[in-house]
Amino acid sequence: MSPPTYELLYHPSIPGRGEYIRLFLEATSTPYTDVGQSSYDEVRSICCSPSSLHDAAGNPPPFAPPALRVKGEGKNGGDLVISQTGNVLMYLAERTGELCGDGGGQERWWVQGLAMTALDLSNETHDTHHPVAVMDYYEDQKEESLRKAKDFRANRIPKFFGYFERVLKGNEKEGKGKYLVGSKLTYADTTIWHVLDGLLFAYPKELAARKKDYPILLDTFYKGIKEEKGIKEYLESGRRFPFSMGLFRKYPELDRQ
Ligand SMILES: N[C@@H](CCC(=O)N[C@@H](CS)C(=O)NCC(=O)O)C(=O)O
Repeated sequence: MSPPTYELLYHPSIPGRGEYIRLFLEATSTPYTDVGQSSYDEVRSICCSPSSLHDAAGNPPPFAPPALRVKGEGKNGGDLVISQTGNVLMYLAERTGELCGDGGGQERWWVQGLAMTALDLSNETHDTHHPVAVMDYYEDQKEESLRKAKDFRANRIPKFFGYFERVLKGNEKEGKGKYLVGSKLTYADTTIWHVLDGLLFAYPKELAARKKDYPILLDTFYKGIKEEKGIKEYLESGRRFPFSMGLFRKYPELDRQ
């Protein structure tokens, strides 16, 4: 049986939430098409239209990108379309049997819980530059952003980083500080790694000041993931989109002063 054709449905030219899914596919050398790069109208009509309905295969319309389309895996031989980043990651792990620890055992639930916690931090980072209204400009909510970012830096970053540092420490015997669960890469690792990378872009001064407090997370772990098979090649390929105006944005006034 030939492997399924995976199509990522996401906005073009930004890492965004699509990157969590790209990292899974890249780390496992799974072939995929990034539909938004060549056919963004298609992504918009499926994932962004306020009037989209169930499709011919019975897939409900995604609320927002990212989504994953899998050729021929839907109802009655149609395509399957699934949405929500954490859900797509869990599907890929189940389908490929990769990046989910011991596969069918308990570890997959730990992996999913940790990945969802990393996605919570990703959402909270987004909210620092859009604390009031998602559709308004940052400039129109700057005062609230400054207040939100102050709390994010003082309380939320330490709480999340402290948590992931503890998990890495607790798994040190097997994971050697390189993996959150077990002794090999999972999508919990790739997901929190991308959040760290985004925070290093958006809050460089805050992260520099905190580096010594989280030596496993910000040193051993962060550096180690970059060397993983698939990830290393992807980072060196030039195909990864740089951070710009997506989830992780560089507004120096929100960073530590
Ligand atoms: N919880 C969802 C959030 C999806 C989401 O917010 N997508 C963004 C792009 S990264 C979007 O286009 N949102 C439009 C909206 O929320 O109206 C997920 O993780 O997939």
